[in-house]
Amino acid sequence: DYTPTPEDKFSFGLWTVGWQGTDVFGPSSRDLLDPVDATYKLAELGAAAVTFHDDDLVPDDDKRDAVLERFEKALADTGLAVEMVTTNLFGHPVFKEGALTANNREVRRYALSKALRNVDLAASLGAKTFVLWGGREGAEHGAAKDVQAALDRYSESLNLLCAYVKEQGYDMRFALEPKPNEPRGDILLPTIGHALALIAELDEPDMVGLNPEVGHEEMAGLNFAHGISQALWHDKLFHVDLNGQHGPRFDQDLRFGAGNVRGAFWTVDALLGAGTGKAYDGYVHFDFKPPRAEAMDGVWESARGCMRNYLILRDKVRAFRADPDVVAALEAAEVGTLRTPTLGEGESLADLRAASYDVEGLATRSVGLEALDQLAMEHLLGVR
Ligand code: 3MF
Ligand code: MG
Ligand code: MG
Ligand code: MG
Repeated sequence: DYTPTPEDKFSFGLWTVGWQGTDVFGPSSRDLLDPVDATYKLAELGAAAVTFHDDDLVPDDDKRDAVLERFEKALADTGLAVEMVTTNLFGHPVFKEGALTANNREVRRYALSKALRNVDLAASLGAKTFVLWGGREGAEHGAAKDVQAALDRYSESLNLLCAYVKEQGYDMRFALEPKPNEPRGDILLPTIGHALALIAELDEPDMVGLNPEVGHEEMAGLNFAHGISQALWHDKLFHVDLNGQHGPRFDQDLRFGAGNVRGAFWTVDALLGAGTGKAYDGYVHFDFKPPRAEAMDGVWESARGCMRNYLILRDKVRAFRADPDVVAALEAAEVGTLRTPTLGEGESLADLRAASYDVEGLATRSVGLEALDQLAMEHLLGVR
């Protein structure tokens, strides 16, 4: 009946259900939600874990110890884990021109110290993933940012963070979250591909991976399922932010499954390994915003909807992959043949070049892809 259990490993950012609806055109439409109350409620709904930014849980540093004590009691009462922690390097006006890549050096030093402090907090709560979303790392126009220097400074900070984690002996990895724009006009590391390329240049590339978000890639017009499949291929899908988006427009953060529902189907398929590939085995994490129009009942309904939609889509994806008609259609479309190396065992390039190819026949062959996709559509539409 699509009721989530802790085995489903669903996880929510405290900032998601806690979003008060403040936007560019108006103030908050909902009261402040106590993160401890949110934790109990998410557990009741079937989540297995929560995640947070330092500022979500401890906005006021003077109350840090008391807040953490209450929060840890809620974790103990509910059995919820803290699987990921992140630090807010975008909200406070001190980060208005960037954080780890601000032009101002004092700001960069402060940002790094804030990240380090929360790496300690993450370790103390048992979180194994530390996400970094660089929302203010970017610019609105050309001369404002020396992009190459900014990438030097980004890498410098990531290298220092990795060295610190190693030195402390923490069991923790970093996950970069790409986003093309919003709040900055152009954000550095705008897509999965950009972030993967930077990671390869770091001192400890194995300690740094990705936390891709559905809406962020779709804002750039990209295919999220393809993006996470490539991240899996590189062993870099450390974490994920699932939500919904209607094409390239502002960051909508709809509940998972809303917006591009076909994209959501293929996203779940990709997370499950797309039939034969590497699968994602981390927490299924939601980063969405309950629409501003909703009161608290709608907030919980949208959180419940994220998990239900994932479970429904998981069922549909499994049924699709198990359907004998799909197996036959995949075969007809030669999808599995792509796993066979192009050059045969013991064959030389000279053999490959000397072979004769029926170019006309190949050009006019049937590929069967529409038939295959129609089967997927019918599974998704619930008629198979
Ligand atoms: C912004 C985001 C962020 C990140 C978070 C790190 C506020 O579009 O997606 O959420 O996900 O900072 O996890
Ligand atoms: Mg988003
Ligand atoms: Mg986002
Ligand atoms: Mg996110």
